[in-house]
Amino acid sequence: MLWRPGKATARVRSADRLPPGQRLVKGWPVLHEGEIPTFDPLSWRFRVWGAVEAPVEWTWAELQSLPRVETVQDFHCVTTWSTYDNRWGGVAVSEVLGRARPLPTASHVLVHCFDGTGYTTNLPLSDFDRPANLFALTHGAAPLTPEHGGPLRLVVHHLYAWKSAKWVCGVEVLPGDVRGYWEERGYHNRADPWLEERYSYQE
Ligand SMILES: Nc1nc2c(c(=O)[nH]1)N[C@H]1C(S)=C(S)[C@@H](COP(=O)(O)O)O[C@H]1N2
Ligand SMILES: [Mo]
Repeated sequence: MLWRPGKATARVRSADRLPPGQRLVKGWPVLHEGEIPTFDPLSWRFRVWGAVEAPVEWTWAELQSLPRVETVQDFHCVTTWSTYDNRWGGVAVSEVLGRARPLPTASHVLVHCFDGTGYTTNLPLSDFDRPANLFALTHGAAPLTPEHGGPLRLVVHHLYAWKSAKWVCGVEVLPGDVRGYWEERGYHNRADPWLEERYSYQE
């Protein structure tokens, strides 16, 4: 599967492409809480648990052997910088959910990371299970670097970038909504950049 919204959006005027209050930056800023964690390929596991029929626990080798997709997408951080045409490669969220099979009672996910802050972010399944979303292993042609969330990060380009969790190690599937790290600290629960859903007081 090859999904390339970048090709279609490249022709639209920049004003239609840049969400309100954002500015296009050169290069790719690095932004996160805490320290860049050390990845250990032997002990690392990717888990999907909670309201699923078939809980998942994959080793690094197993995760890497899953079918890959490639996408080109823009990226919008709530601190107002945006980047265009990020070429991501990795495992589609739909591929992972297809194996774990959320129960009919499942409505939301909480994405977990292996960094020291215990960073999490929450999404309704309707925002998480979209064809464009992936667990990225590569950016450009190269493996995702540690400062950008390597070896594995979530990419949810239609929401502010704090939903695109770096150093991902698991997905908790839930029968209700549980706010994540920034969502508990004053940031918007949904985070749609086109609606400027930046802060929780707007909810
Ligand atoms: N684990 C983790 N993921 C995270 C963050 C974080 O602090 N910890 N910051 C988020 C925010 S606010 C942004 S803008 C993007 C930045 O990704 P980048 O550093 O690759 O540009 O990562 C998101 N994912
Ligand atoms: Mo951000």
